[in-house]
Amino acid sequence: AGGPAVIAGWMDKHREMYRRATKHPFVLSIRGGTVDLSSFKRWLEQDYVFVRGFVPFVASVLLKASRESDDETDMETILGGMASLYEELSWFRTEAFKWGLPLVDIIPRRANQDYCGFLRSLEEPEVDYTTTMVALWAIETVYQESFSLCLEDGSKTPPELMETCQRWGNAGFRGYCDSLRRIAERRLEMAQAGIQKNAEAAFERVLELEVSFWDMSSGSS
Ligand code: HMH
Repeated sequence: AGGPAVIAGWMDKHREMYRRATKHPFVLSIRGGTVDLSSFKRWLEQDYVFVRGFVPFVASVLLKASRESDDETDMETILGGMASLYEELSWFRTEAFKWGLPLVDIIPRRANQDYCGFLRSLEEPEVDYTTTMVALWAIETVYQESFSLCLEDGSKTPPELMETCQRWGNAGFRGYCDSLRRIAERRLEMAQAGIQKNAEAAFERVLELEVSFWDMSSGSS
């Protein structure tokens, strides 16, 4: 089932939602230099909690890759991503300290709870590797696209936010996202229609959850 370029087809079909996730007013306010710093701090605290929930999800994808993948190099790609997350957690603590935020007892807001709940649902053994790989690719790619916008020529990103934007906007992270996309695409092209449908639903859900996460950070929810 499924012709080539499954993901390209989805990107076209869901381009409006994709645009809302990757060109959110919060991100555009960073890029334009008008970002409200209390929103940025809220985003930083909430994203730290998100990443702590994201690590077990990535571990579950690694576990599925080790059991279900047809290509043994998938494991190294995912493991590399996990290694970066180890470093990322300490980056969050250092960054938060700079902003005077203790990062203890942070209460996850509604959109964050929903997102972490969705990740936990994907950790179930019944959810197939292909669907989780698509979700992993989409989650990482929304951040990569969003923050790379803030690094483009002509952007007015405040200097104190540059490190954050570089974390997800850099070429190495872009390469990681490209690798995830190649794995997801390969799996989708060999998948049955039912699995493709599940994976597409996961892609759409990630986009919705990302929009809500940005909305939450901006303070509009
Ligand atoms: C909400 N989505 C959210 N936070 C992150 N750190 C990532 C994606 C990583 O790409």
